[in-house]
Amino acid sequence: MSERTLAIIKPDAVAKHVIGDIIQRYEGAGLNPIAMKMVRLSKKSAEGFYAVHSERPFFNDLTTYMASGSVVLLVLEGENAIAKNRDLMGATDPKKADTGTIRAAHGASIEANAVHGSDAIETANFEIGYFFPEFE
Ligand code: IDP
Ligand code: MG
Repeated sequence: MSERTLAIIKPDAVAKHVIGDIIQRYEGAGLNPIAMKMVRLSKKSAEGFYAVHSERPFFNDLTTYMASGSVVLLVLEGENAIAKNRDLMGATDPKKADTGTIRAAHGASIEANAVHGSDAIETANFEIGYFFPEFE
């Protein structure tokens, strides 16, 4: 089934100049960018995006990090886009991510792990609408 998912190229990956490599991986896997923008998130915007994690001990560090530099926001479309992107990303902790995944290649730490990807249809809908309200 064709789906849409929200991807973020996080500040660590932007700073490492691997935006192009990551987009090439999306396109190579059949995850077609249908919307894209580069922005610097405010702390408030990062907090709203990660609201589901607001009770986690790492929430303040995570949202500070997400607002620490530019990010690239993308809507990706393709067959099974949500699961396919999660496979392409690899595990949250880059040390545990399978070889060949984006996080294994580019993630620096469990926090600065190169990319975000929606984890379910409901979260994809929320996340796409959060950054691309014209897609709702
Ligand atoms: P995911 O990005 O693989 O879906 P989540 O559990 O949804 O992982 O966590 C969201 C983000 O919060 C992660 O991508 C990572 O940047 C950060 N994070 C997750 N767990 C930790 C942790 O234990 N310490 C610090 N940051 C974390
Ligand atoms: Mg998640």
